[in-house]
Amino acid sequence: MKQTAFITGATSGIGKATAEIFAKNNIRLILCGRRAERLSALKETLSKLTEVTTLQFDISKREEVATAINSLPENFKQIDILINNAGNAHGLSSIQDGDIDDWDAMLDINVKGLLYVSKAIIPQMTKRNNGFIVNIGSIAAKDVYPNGNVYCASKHAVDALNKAMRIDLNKHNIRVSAIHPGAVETEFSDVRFKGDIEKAKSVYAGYKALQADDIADIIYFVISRPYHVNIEDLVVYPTAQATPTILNRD
Ligand code: 8X3
Repeated sequence: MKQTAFITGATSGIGKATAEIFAKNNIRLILCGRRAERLSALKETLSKLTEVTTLQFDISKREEVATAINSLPENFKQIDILINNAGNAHGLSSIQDGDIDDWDAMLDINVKGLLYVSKAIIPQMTKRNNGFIVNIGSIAAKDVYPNGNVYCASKHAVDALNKAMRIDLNKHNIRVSAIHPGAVETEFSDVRFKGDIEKAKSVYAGYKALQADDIADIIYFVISRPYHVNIEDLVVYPTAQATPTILNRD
């Protein structure tokens, strides 16, 4: 039977690449993001391959999340796969120099946003005793690096919530997985460095970083295993990266 996936942060990077590989594999798509133009461009392209609907909302706004999910058309109401992908880093400063607005943004999106979306979707999964949740963490969920403080804390929370979901949803036959990427060449660093493109580029200079498609392939692999197989937790580095701070550059 055709499955329906709900992808947050679908307008760029890993979310967009995941939407593309899901569409190629005939998965119906609910694409979520804040940028309406990007959502409609993606819908136009991927509609050639599968049914697509879009939801434009900010996952950090509790009411917007509920309103958006309640507005889904009838044929998109059953969600089989939730990809909790939306997440950002804002700034890279020591704890003593950190900007509280950046901290709020990261905790609001990476932790509270993930919770708001999950809370809105999980009840239909528990009712059906069926569903799959994939949480996109980070190597920052497993490790802490200089100046990463609140971003690392937010991703450690994702790691904890991933484990918590698997425990609490176990009796409902729901699969829960986390994927923790290292350096992926996306808009991630543009956002972290607030549009300082040179600084963002330098993060990926001198080695082959992971690409969004590399992670999307893995997400598709994870969700396409037989139902009794749950890949619990995957940490994915580029070959050139050994830890968040040890990189073999040219
Ligand atoms: C993205 C990877 O190392 O910048 O989450 O935290 S890192």
